[in-house]
Amino acid sequence: MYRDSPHPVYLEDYRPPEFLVDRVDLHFDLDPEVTHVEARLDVYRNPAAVRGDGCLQLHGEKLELERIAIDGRDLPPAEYRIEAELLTLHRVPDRFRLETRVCIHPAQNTALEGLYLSGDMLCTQCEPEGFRRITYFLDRPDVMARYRTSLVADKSRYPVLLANGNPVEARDLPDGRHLACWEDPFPKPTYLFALVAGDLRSVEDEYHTASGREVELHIYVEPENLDKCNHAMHSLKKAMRWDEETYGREYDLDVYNIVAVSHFNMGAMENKGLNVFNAKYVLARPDTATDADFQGIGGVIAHEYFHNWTGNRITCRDWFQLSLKEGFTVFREQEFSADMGSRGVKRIQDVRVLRARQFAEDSGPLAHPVRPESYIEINNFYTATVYEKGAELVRMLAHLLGPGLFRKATDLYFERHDGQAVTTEDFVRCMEEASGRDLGQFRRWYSQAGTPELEVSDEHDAATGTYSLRVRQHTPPTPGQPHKEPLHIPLAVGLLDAAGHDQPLRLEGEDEGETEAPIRMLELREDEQSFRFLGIRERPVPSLLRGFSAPVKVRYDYSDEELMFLMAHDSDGFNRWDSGQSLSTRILLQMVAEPGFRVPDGFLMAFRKALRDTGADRALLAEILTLPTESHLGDQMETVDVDGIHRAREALKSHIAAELHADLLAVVEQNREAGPFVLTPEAIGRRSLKNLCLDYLMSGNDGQAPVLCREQFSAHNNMTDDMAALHLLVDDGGPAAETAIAEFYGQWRDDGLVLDKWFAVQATCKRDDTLRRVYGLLSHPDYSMTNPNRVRSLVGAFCMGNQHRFHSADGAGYGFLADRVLELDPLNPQIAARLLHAMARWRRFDSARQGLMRAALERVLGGENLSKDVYEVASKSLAD
Ligand code: 7ML
Ligand code: ZN
Repeated sequence: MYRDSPHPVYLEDYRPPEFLVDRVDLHFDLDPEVTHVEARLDVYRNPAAVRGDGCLQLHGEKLELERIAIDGRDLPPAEYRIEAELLTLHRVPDRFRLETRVCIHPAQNTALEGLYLSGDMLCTQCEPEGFRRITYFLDRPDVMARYRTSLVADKSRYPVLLANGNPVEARDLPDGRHLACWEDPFPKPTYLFALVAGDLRSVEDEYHTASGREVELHIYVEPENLDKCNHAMHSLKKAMRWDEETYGREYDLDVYNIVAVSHFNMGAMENKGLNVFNAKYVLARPDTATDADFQGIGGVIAHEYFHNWTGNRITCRDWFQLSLKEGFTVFREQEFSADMGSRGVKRIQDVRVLRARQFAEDSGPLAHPVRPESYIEINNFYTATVYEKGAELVRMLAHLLGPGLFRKATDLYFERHDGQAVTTEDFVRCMEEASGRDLGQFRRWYSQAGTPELEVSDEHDAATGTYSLRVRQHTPPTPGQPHKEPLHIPLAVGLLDAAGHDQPLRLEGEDEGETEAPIRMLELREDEQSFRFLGIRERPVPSLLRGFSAPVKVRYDYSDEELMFLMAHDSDGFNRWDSGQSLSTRILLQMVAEPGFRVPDGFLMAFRKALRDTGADRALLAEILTLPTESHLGDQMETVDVDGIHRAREALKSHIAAELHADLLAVVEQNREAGPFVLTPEAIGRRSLKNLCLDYLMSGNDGQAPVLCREQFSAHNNMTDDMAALHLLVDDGGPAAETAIAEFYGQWRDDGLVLDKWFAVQATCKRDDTLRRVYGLLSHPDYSMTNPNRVRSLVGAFCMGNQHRFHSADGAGYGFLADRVLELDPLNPQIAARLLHAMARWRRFDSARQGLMRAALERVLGGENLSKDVYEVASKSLAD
């Protein structure tokens, strides 16, 4: 338990650093038990800073200081002070060379921040504040320096030695050791530092930049994974080309290295010239990775590559500006992936994630603005709000400016701020200056938390041909922000005539004959605004928020028929999907309220029509025919009815299975895997539609469906189909489930990433003995508390991916989670804190569950020596 709660850090307390560093020489004598780090820093007083007390304070955690010298003179202990996390030097010159030597212990580092051991490999993770676990330094992003790194290690254990930048030297040393030296010419903050040492092999390729430079590309993996790197390499080259074509941005070093590691807290890390990846986002072969895995790899490879400009060349002034690099980079990846595959499907998938994670965060106790004002532990702020909502803000700016001006604005941003550590304000100012638009009100998006709600009503006057849309915006209060200001919101609309065609749109006040585009970007600024369209003879059906033009909730009183009409006719693919989701959500919520509720025939007819539409994009069709998740349904209710939602969703699925049996079966038959595996959008769509239909069939009581599943499972065509079948067999239960689980384990017990799927499929099982099974798996020999992927695949999958079983009425799931968090916190606080998010929104449940979750959270908060990470999540979740 915390006696004195840890202190928050505030944005308003930001001060420029009193000292800067222009060059850093690091020397590592690497060993998993004891590593020595020598640092030589050229430090100087920052002329732009207010002169303070003359002390220099360096960050350092878990470091054993062995030597410290200024300009070659060893300092006696009286000249410095060491506290838990700071080294203070009293009185230093205006410019001097600081030398330190520290000792660290990578093998004991289970938090996976700083230098640690992943399997047999030594690697680092420094973002956001891991560098201070490597050496004493000004560990803040506005201190940018040029680094030279030399690594010494045993050559047989660590034949590969990598660091940031270009390789400049490599030679053998006595006693079986060797040395490698790397030099990074670009100034960078500490968080982009990286090194890797291991017995690795690499897949190599090369890339010619638009201006004719040659870049060597390497993906380093453990030898057994060499045959799983093709997709990552291919994705990397596509991302490099796209950034040249779309933003005019080229790569800038002679080498680009990627390393896949098995123990990693997050997805990946954009360290300059040396990206370190969670193996999950590099390794893929058709028999080991699903289509979703392949797409995830393409996206993460691109994300990390794009950071080279949005993050590395131009970085963040402080961690409150995290969205400057993350929001923009997520947006860049979303657009890249849209250009490479199906734009509509990508948008649907991104919005699904945004609504499920960010809208949830924004309406709970952990809500915060895209640019937060304070934090206790910065690691807790790598959130859906900073990333996904941040990306939506950039997207809105792109909408408001249009493609030409947006490119002009990003050119200005890259040119003006190259080599600097800047703020979201600097970014918006470039948008403003390049376009001449006033973005004063738009800035509120960065500082105001919460999801705006748009209340839309309409009126049609047939006599004058006038159609008016009235839009009221309202943002509910969030913690610390009781009162909200209106925002500047781009709202894309279209109006459909009775035939389902877009009508030309002319707003009141515009001349006739002016461009009458069928889609209009309305700009909301007031609490309430009206827009009058002229020349609208018949009452239209409005298509609102096309393409999800802003991260808001729209309420308009559609009839079921109008939703079906939009589902069938809207020219905007996103809204075709969204109206289908609204309709099925409405039906499901009615079924929750009234278990005997009859599914409207029109709904089934729309489903059937879609299933028979052989010309359709199957991937899009699969999205349209997927029912909203249980947690999405919960989000739409005043109080989440855990059991009612599960019952209703299962009932609707079996109703669909019974009514549309022949059509579902036909789609499964038509889309069977034929010929060799390919990863084209077409083939991916085929598999996803077929597996969705198989899922529906398994919800019916047709004895043939389990046979189809077992056949598919035994065919071993590819991991997408294997996993889909395994999921369905496991949910179905019985001996076939146990056989499949055992067989899958036997086949994949040596492949960690596939084994993660094996754990997750059992943790997300809908049967009522799932928690018992999960407890059993905790003591499985392949379970490991020190591997984040494994923890996520068992504990995370159960607590975040199985609403019905995690929230069982007896509270057993909550007790399970509290125990896991308390046992993990001393080892890896970041992962412990992430897991605890599963109970943050406890107030949304019935009072019995509220009491149980509250008690579990209080038990966590009462834990001994709690980390700041877990303390912050638990205390904020409980705050009123
Ligand atoms: C988002 C990352 C982190 C944390 C990766 C760590 C990163 C910080 C790092 C989208 C795609 C891939 C990874 C991430 C992600 C949470 C999420 N700088 O590059 O943002
Ligand atoms: Zn990122």
